[in-house]
Amino acid sequence: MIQQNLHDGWTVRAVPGTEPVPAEIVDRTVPAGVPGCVHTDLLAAGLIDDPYLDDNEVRLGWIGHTDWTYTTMVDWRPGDDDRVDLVCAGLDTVATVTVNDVEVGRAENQHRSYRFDVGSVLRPGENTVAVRLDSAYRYAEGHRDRLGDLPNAYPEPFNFIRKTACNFGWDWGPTVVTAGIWQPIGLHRWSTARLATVRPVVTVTGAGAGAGAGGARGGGAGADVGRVELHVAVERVADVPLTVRATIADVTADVTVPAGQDTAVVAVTVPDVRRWWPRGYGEPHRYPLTVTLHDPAGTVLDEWSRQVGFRTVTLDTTPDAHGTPFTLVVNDLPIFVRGVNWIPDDAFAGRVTPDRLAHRFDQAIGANINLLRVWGGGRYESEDFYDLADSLGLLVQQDFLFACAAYPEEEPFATEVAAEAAEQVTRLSTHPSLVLWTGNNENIWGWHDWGWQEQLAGRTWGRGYYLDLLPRIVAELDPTRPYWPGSPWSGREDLHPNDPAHGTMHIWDVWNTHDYTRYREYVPRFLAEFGYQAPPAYATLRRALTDQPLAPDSPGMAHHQKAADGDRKLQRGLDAHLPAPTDFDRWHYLTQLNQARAIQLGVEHFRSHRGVCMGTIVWQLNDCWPVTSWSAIDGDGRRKPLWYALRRAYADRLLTVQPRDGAPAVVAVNDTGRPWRGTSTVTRVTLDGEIRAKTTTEVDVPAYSVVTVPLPAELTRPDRATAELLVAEAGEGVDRALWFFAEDRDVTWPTADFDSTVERVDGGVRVRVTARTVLRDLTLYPDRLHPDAEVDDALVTLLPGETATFTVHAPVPLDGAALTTRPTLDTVN
Ligand code: BMA
Repeated sequence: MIQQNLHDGWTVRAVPGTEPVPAEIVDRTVPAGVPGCVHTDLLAAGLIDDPYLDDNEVRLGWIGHTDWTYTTMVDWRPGDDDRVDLVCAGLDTVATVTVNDVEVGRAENQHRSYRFDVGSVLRPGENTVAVRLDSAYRYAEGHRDRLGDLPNAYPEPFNFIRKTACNFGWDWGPTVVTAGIWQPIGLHRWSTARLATVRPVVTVTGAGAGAGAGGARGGGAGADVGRVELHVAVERVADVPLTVRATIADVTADVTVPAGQDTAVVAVTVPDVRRWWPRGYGEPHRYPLTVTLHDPAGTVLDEWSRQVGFRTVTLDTTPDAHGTPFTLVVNDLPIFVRGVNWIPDDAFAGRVTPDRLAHRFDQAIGANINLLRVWGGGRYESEDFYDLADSLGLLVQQDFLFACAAYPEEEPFATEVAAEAAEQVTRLSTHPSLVLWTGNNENIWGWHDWGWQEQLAGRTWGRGYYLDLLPRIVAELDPTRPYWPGSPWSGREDLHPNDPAHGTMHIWDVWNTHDYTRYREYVPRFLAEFGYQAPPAYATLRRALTDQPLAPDSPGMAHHQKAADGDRKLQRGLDAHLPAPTDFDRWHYLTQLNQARAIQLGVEHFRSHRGVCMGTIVWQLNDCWPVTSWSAIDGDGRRKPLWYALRRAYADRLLTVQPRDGAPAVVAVNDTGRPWRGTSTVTRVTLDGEIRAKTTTEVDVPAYSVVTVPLPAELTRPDRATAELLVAEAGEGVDRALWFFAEDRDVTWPTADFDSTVERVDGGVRVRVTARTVLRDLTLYPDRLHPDAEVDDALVTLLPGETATFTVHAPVPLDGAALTTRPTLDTVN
């Protein structure tokens, strides 16, 4: 068996006469990156402007309307192989594949792989391999015209083609309709037989909960027994008996695939396995699993290997006094999900390198996140993605790729969706990090509430996928993993899909129409989306936009704000809470601050109801280009203040002040396996730092639970609401919690006054700020001085006399004076 990548020597050309192609590109043959796409090829050749800068995007729409042909030459030496296949791991999207001008196959689904037998068309010596990619628009619009338009949140035909939906533009994404060979392509020579699919069903029985929680697993008693049941399908050209051999943890099992058959099941039992645990619950142990296929002489014909993990996962949805819970249970332990939604990290998939993913996952972990939801408008991510999640103990929820639209169930879509789902379920089922499949994003909600039913007039819209086809495929191919028909979904068709009392919910009235304090009116069982916008980092804006000066509504800023009425919603949020911005830098600081405040308030409120609510998935972790959006990490990978707020709000041990029965109370949330015992001190203090009242209580929070401590009246009733706050502390290792009795805009703040020192340290500087007055949400923006400079903390509130220390990493020495003045250093006051 020989695999030969064909990643060299490719060129791409616009197919003559398909669309108005700019004159300089019409007859041009351009070097092409494979895997890659035409946008990045044209960019690398200097033929287009960067679509991510200014409003270049609007002048590049023709690319998605054009047909393209990718071509390369392959030097071919015949051997004695029975078969030679051209294997395409992913084509984007409507492809006709030829070898020496002979058509060998077609494709129309970005989310599938293809294998074409090319043995009879290859010639000794040079061969031409070409992939023609028809305009995704033409294909999608053709089906739309044939079937009639269907409801859709955006005016683009993405629901009529199996291709990454957000490629057609989203409320945070550019419209860059790509074409390309987006996954590896190569020749596969083989004889006798090959492994067509290998699908391990991994189970574990034994001690379960508690055995590994907290990372402290005692040996001996209650050993866990792992079992891997391998479902193998072979493709064969010779009718001989074959042997499949599976090996894991020094245990080997064989099975014979008799002549004439092409499937077999072989099971391996592994005694005394160490379980795979999610972050915070134990180590994510994995075991290399190898499957080999042998001919009657014992020769290895094919080999497949993965790292699997032994863990159980169930969804607890047993109705209770509050409705229908939605609790993820891993190894018998209910998990509070501290999640974020994941969108494609770049509109051009080829740029999302393993290093970039590793960095992004580090950032996620740094913010105390334990789950990524791969959202349905994006893509099934790469093996690198799920492998990293496996190795880090990050949980993954995977949506099937349907978002914010009605999807036709007519052909060719029904067949494509079934094939795509079967392939992706088989591929991803090997990953222990994957704990949940979801049918779609917001489509069942859309059908209920967004006026779809009238427009559909009885036509299909995807219900058959979400409630019939996909659950059948998951049950058949991935029987150990839960499936939930939609995000949101309440568990039954007679319930509203976004009912807070049942299943999962999205909260979007906050942001769209209501103030963020409204989060406190909801106690959802599981919150799968909620978000609040802010602009990206200053350095990101300056790289992407030439606006002079930058203003909230300057042309580039306006172009890089895709949300309906986004700027007005940002302003509405500012007006409700913060003093009016006086210039762009203030606007930038205050909108970023408001985003962080909104989400922190939401997360802390929802976590304070741990038990009823068992998870929050913030919309959204990342961006795919420089844009004002709901993300915590911007399109250039820079952390917004929200990231620091998330790190606090998602901490294992959270101390927070929450309104209870009209008065503030202290809530301690313990998301660790150890009890949290300590002393908590709450003071009512003036902005000048004068203590007005103080109380000390012992807190004793059992593992994985929450305790509310009511406060005496002298703490909860300020003498002057606009000049006082509560400070709650619980000792080392727990961030203190603050409670202001008034909105910042109503407070008469003293003008910020402080002493500062700036000291060179290895790789950067240390900035110490000692407050002379209260400093509200002190934030340092070193990226304003150097684009690669990063700071370790943000949004720090100091009372007079207190000191904050910021460590700034920077590749060059930074100007100390600039570091300690506006706009690089800013506070509300
Ligand atoms: C939800 C998501 C996305 C969208 C976000 C912000 O609808 O599922 O489709 O980007 O809200 O509007």
